[in-house]
Amino acid sequence: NMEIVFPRLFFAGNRLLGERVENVSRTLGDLRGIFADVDAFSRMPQNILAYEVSSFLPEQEGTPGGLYFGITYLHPGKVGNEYFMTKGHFHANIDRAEFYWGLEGEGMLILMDQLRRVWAERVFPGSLHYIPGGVAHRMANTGNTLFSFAACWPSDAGHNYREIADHGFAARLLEVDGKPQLIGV
Ligand code: S6P
Ligand code: ZN
Repeated sequence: NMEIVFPRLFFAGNRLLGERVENVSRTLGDLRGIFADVDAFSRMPQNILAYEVSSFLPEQEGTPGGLYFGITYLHPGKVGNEYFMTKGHFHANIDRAEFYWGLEGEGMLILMDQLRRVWAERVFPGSLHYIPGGVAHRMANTGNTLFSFAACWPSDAGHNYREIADHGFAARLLEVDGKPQLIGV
């Protein structure tokens, strides 16, 4: 008789539950330096929650051929006229790709290749986004409600936050006349 087992992983409310699950939260204070309006940033409470990531990491970091899965919950808000957004990163193994897909709320996926060319895709429940290797990625919440999305990426991708921390993206997603606009810097 072959074994039938309970799944290793499941959703409990807004969190993944199971072994090898990692939950990370980022406050506004953790995002110092990524927003254009430094004065507006300094006037805001630094301890408010900007986003949380619940990830299932079934393989050891760096394992070739494995996959990771994560859900990010990005809260609504703006620093000046710039939407709350994730730090953003290239993968440490720069050629590693990733899928993102929208779950709830509305947002924008901001992408930048190694020539610093920037473009963006609208994200909504059911939208699917393929991020090729060599492309930095960041999400922004453009709505007034919680924005959540899922991601699947290789377990040997790693994260290079340095490049974006030092040089940022070549464009910013700002609210202009009530609508998101990608503005070159
Ligand atoms: C990992 C994947 C996501 C992000 C998450 C938070 O490769 O792209 O799980 O880690 O959305 O963004 P960031 O830029 O702070 O890692
Ligand atoms: Zn990534």
